[in-house]
Amino acid sequence: MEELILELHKVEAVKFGNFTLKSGIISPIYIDLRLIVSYPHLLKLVSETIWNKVSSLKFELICGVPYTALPIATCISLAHSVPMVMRRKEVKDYGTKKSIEGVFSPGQTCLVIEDLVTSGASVLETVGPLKSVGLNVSDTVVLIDREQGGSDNLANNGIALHSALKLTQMVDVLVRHSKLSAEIADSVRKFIAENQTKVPVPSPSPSLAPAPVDGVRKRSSYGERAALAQNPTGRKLFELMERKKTNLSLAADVSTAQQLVCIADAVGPEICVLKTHVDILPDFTPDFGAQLRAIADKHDFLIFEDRKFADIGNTVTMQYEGGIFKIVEWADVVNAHVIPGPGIVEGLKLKGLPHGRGLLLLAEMSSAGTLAKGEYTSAAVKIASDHPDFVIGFISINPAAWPEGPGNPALIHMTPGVQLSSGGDTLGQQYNTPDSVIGERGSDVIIVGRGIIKAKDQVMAARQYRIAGWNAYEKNVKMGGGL
Ligand code: 5BU
Repeated sequence: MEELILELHKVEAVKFGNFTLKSGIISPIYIDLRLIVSYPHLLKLVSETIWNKVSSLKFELICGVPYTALPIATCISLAHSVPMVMRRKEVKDYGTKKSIEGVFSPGQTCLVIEDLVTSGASVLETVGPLKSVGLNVSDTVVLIDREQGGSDNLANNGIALHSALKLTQMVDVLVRHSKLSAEIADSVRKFIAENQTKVPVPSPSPSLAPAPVDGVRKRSSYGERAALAQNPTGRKLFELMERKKTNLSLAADVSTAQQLVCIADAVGPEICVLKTHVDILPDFTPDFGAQLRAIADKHDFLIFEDRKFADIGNTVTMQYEGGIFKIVEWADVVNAHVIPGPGIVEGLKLKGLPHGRGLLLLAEMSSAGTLAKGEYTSAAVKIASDHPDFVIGFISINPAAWPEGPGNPALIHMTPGVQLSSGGDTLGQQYNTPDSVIGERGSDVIIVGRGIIKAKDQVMAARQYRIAGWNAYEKNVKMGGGL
């Protein structure tokens, strides 16, 4: 072990000084294990050291956390004949491209391999998708534990951490070999003590609970989830999805209010939610809301005005109930960015809750290069959990890949960017298929716009999407192949 520590120091995989971390915190130590690919003997040594830590554990597959641990997992796979699976990290993993590549069957046990653990969040980002395809994950092994809370965070999420080296142990060895002064060693120990991390524990979720019989996770039905929803609109949505057997939302991006009313009436029987952009309608009149409401009641669907509020609490109260659109009077659901912080939810709640309305938070977006990811998405999840009476769910793209997974089953995930074949438009839209959105990505509702609007026969197209979305859901619920 001493040899390995000295070697890592020699190649500057471990450096001391003042380093600004991604979080903005200044660290006296920097560890970069990406460069070990340039030293085959070191890559081999690291891989064997990791393997020795877990060779007595029982697992059938290994998965390296992308990217640094991929070559390490490959070395272990080759040396010990353990099959590997790979998790896709790219944002553009749409369409038929699966989030987990390789051959596996639900119920198999997979060991997650990582180079370094700080909070454990990146390990959990890989654990989520592995679990969502039915694999069992209970252990992870890392070369270095920075001792900043990763072990506890992972344990709280049901994952046991095995580490070959602890950061303080490395520091001790380097001091003993005169590679490091006692003073710097002290500053590293102080840094570790003062920079402990905490990642959220997922709320208990029937959709993530192990199924009693075959060990494969089973997804709860929309009907079961209706009983958990605290907001009346959220509950109504789950109920009507179950009743009408549809998880299709139409993004009714047409040119006029008149066309919108027509298509809502024609496609109404196929959908659970009609999504509008009322500010694109040149012929909007004050009775538009009442007209649309009558059609929604006739066909038993909800109206979702995709307004994407993004201002401070006080301003959004006025935007929600005022102006010419008076959205709160006719839209069951609206959505909001979380960029302003929780005040936006408090403002909208003030006006929406007395009408029994619900709010979706934009946790992710479908467009290429979206900034709504990682910590931003986690912040949306946190804000939602603080307002269970008003927030009914999220606009999500791949909740199965979130550290906490799709999380609280009382909340719904609605996903735009859906067409029958994957691809995109020329302005950054990215499409996934209904099967991928519902089956692999852990979402609940497909939002389809041009896939239906531009079809020759819009009703037939809507039916096709409805069947595709519902089949993907049923396969998931019955076979437990999903979450
Ligand atoms: P499309 O024609 O299926 O690409 O339409 C998608 C609709 O969903 C459209 O109304 C967008 O404004 C909306 N949308 C989206 O595409 N991506 C997002 O992240 C969000 C909304 Br939020």
